[in-house]
Amino acid sequence: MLITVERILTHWEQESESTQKILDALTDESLKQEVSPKDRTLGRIAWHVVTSLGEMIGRTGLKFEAIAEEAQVPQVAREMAEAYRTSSAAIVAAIRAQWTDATLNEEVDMYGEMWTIANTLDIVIKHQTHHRGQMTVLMRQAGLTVPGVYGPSRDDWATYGEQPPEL
Ligand code: NI
Repeated sequence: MLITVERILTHWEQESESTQKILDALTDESLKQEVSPKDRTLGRIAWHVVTSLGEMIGRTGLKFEAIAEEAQVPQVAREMAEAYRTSSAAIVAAIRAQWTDATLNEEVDMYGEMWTIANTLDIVIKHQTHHRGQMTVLMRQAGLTVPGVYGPSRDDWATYGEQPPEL
């Protein structure tokens, strides 16, 4: 299938909306939630998702205002959610201004391998999806309301006025 900037942006917008829903549901208290002392806390993963936009998409040469990878992890959930919202909007605007469909076939050095820009965007989206999955489990452990992503969460069933499927 022909990959175009419009298709990439549609995909990005769908996926970033899902990520935004997750980040918007975090509370300051929940940021400390961990699955084990050896693993990243919910806040640390959330901030990694935010900073990975600049770290990964920045490698394509796209110029946009991003949060530095080494930026300190905020203690306030809203700051993370707003940083993601701003970065994602900056990415969409920068792609519209700086890329054409031909740009998507250009290859860039990603961690020592040459990837097309289209593939890089796809990997960024998969990376985000991977961490969203981790976050929803930590959110459940922290007692938060979990938004549905590709399908309804347990909490969504209640808002439909229905029982969730049997365990
Ligand atoms: Ni990661």
